[in-house]
Amino acid sequence: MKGILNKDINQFKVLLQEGKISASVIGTGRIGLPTAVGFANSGIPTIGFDINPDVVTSINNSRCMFKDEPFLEELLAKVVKQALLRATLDIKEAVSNSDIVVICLPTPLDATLVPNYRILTSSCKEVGKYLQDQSLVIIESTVGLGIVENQVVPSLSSYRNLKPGIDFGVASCPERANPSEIVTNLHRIPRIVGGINSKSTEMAACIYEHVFKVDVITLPNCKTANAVKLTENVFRDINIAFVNELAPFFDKLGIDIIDVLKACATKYNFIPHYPGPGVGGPCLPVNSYQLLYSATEINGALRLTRIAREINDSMPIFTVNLIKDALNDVCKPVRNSIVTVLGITYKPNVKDLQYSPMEVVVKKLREVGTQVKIYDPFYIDSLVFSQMTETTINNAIRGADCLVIGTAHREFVKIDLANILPFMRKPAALVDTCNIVSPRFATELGFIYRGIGRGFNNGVWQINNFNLLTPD
Ligand code: SAJ
Repeated sequence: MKGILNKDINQFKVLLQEGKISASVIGTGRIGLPTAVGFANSGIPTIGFDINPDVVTSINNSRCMFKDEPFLEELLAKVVKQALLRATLDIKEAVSNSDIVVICLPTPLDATLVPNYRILTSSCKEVGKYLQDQSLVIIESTVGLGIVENQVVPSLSSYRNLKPGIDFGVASCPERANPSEIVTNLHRIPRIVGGINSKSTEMAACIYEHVFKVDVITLPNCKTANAVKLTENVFRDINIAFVNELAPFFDKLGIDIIDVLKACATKYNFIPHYPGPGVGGPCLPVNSYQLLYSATEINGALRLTRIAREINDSMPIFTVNLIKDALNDVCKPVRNSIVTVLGITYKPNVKDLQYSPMEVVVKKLREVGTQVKIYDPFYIDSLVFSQMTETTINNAIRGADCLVIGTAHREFVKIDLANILPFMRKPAALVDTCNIVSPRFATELGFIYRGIGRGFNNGVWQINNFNLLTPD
């Protein structure tokens, strides 16, 4: 009998071991591709579906789009060569041949910060057309609470009026990997699983134990599984907001927040978070708004989450004010000054600009007439934020009035300030938004220095209400 939902779990485990279970992954992006590779590498013949022809072609040619993900390209080449993984633009070909369908699609926000699940629900309507009887659908995309039950499952059922839990199973298994170390995370971090019924949960748990050899924590249902993912990320967003709020306060008091955090970290139950130019990326800001929106849907309000978002979203403007303050100190007007930004991605060593705080910083500087130059090792000579980035760090620094460290890429951690200063227009300013430079060393070299919370700036302390995600 086709399908897996009707199988006894022990029988299913044997079929998995024997490579007699097939899978498809819908969306082969930064999470979907490592997931598809992991499934294939465990012996499950897997088809990856994507709407982007370049993605499909690169996978079938064993070329990985994510050069910043260690081990991924080698593993991809291995499973493609073994004919265990192939990619297709045809969702029917992918789904109709699969016992397991894993959904790894983006769940962005729209321009008004409202979570947008249209990609997910429209794709699930398509998946529902071709679902094999008794197959299992696993949702790895991160969604608000109740979205799987109230939007995704109906989308899967709609076209053929399928009966969830009977004709097909559904489980949530939100991804928990850190970009730039996804392959190792997938094989190390326990997975969270919760299904629409106990069989879906049990089967999904069995799959992830088999594929990634990790512990699996089973939850009573989909919304609880998603609540785990949102809670762990919003926890991080709130804690970052806390240190972002402390930073200008400590600055005014001449206290270096890094000294404070290092000492705090000696306490067994203190988890250090660090101030920065804002909280970007496709996870934290989005997950907080997903949680906020889930609360408003039942007329609730999560005040702390909301205030944390406001603080974190105000940091790019705080950073622009720091830059203005530093230029002021070197008696240079922001208009026509040259500000060089080193690093623009949302976090170090990852080629990803989603919700990057530096996008707001660059745009706001240009709005006041500053000439901005950008250098980022992941975006050399590229059109980014409506301007061409520099080809070399020297070209970027030459003639600059102010140097901004926007992202702590490994290339910048040991930046040679003594060698940089002669290339800049004197007196030169340095704004380190990542707190990777010693304030004392920079000052002794002759820079006018600003950091975030380093106790070296008594000019700027206003947390404006500003949404990073809606820059204009
Ligand atoms: N950030 C700070 N201060 C901090 C930490 C981060 O300002 O102390 C900023 C970063 O610069 C970035 C943003 O927050 O702009 C997000 O940083 P992140 O390290 O949380 O990066 P993400 O968004 O890639 O987080 C992912 C998350 N993983 C998933 O959602 C599956 C998150 O839960 C993980 O904690 C993180 O990876 C990780 O470090 O593993």
